[in-house]
Amino acid sequence: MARRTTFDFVIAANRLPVDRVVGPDGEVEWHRSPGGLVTAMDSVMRGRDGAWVGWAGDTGDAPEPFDEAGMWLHPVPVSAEEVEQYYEGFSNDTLWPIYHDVIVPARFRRVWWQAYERVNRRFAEAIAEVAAKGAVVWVHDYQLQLVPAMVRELRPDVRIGWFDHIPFPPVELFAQLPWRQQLLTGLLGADYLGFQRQADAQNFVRACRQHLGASTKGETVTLPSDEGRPQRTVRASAVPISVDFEGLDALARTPEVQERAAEIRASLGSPKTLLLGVDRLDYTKGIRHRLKAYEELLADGRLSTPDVTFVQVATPSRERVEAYKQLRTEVETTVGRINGNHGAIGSPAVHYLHQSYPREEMAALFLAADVMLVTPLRDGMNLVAKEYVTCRHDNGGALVLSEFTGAWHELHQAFVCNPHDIEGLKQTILRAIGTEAKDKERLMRALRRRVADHDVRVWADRFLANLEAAPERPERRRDAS
Ligand code: GDG
Repeated sequence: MARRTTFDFVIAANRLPVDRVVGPDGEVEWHRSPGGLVTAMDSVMRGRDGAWVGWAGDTGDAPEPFDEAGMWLHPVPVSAEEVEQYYEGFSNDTLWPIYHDVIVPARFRRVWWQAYERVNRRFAEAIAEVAAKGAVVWVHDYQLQLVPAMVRELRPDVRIGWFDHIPFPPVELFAQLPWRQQLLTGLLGADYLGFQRQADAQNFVRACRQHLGASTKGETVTLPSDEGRPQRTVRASAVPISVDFEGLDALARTPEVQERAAEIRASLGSPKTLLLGVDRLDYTKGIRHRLKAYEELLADGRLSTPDVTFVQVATPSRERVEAYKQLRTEVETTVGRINGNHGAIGSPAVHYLHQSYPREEMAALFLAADVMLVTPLRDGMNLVAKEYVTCRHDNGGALVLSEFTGAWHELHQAFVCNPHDIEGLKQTILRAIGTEAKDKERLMRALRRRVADHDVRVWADRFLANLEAAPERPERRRDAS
């Protein structure tokens, strides 16, 4: 039977949930990407008639739409120039810094904005093509902020939700964007907007009041009637994302992962304390601050090798963007200095791994680590913190967590830190190491309970329930009658 070409449930994200793999004989295969979003959407897609619209990751012509893992995948073409301008440029060199407290300066280029508009329109057209009448459309993240209004224009019959995976900036920072009104108007095309924290939703509401003159009340923004369009209200609220607790917990309990965790500790020389960091190599993650605190603790003699060692996995990321190149140089110079000054033959102070690993290896690392260092300067949520907790079925380990992550708003039993305060960060690391095992177990048990009760399925269900509860749009009613 031929596959239907329209769907009742449509997801749109910058990337499709698969990676293209070319086999030894040149045949193309698609492998599911390991990310949390894919797992979350799996459970949402189950029993639904679902399609996913996104970029396949290669430039030039997009592959024909295809069926994979129970979903209809609809690739959107993005040219090499658009990757530079829409993705690396506007998304990651303009929006990303503004939305993360301008840790590095944002760069504004009008051609980048034009590419962003163009690619967003292409996504909206693809969605309009695959969405069935009255479909639910769930748009993801900062790369696609114009899509809600563009889809609404093309398809007033569908219900549109958007989820912001990263922070939404305070209005004073958002105001720097020359295209601030267009971005807000783009988002307000949605029926419901979900954010990681209440503060993010409030920042958005405030921006609408200040830059669009919209009237706002609590979580809602009301737009006046305009050019024949009736007045309407859009809700913006917090629905914090989470992890697949059940799946990851089960993985961490497998004998293979447990053996591998023991093997990792042994191959590191069985240190008394193993510190771990796992991040995309991104300036938002506070890797430099973490290294500085560790270096000072070694220099002060409060920590020493081989009793203590630190494994930092820094997954390659956005390597063509200048700020990321600079960060890599700084991190690698610092690691070299720390090892030069504090390492010994067979026992380096830092094991720095600029690589990415399979899920099983990540779970084993989490299980092996005594202290997990999550020290971002700003992070929408930080799933690594929740993954660490999920893997600790032994109630072992300790989580050091920055107050500038979304995760901190849920994980109050972590050892909280302000990564800008190096002295405070050092004290927190020492406290996490030194706290008695039974006290750490109590904290870990509470952290695990929180993540188990608020897993990724709860997140998706809450988002969709809020979208479902959005007021019926007058034009949709008209259309349906
Ligand atoms: C954005 C927001 C928000 C990393 N290295 C490897 C690997 N990872 C996985 C982690 C985790 C994911 O990548 C990273 O998620 P984070 O949440 O930590 O950070 P971002 O990439 O910045 O994600 C963030 C998130 O969106 C979701 O809304 O929490 O705030 O910035 O799952 O485990 N996975 C594997 N190998 C690696 O080497 N398999």
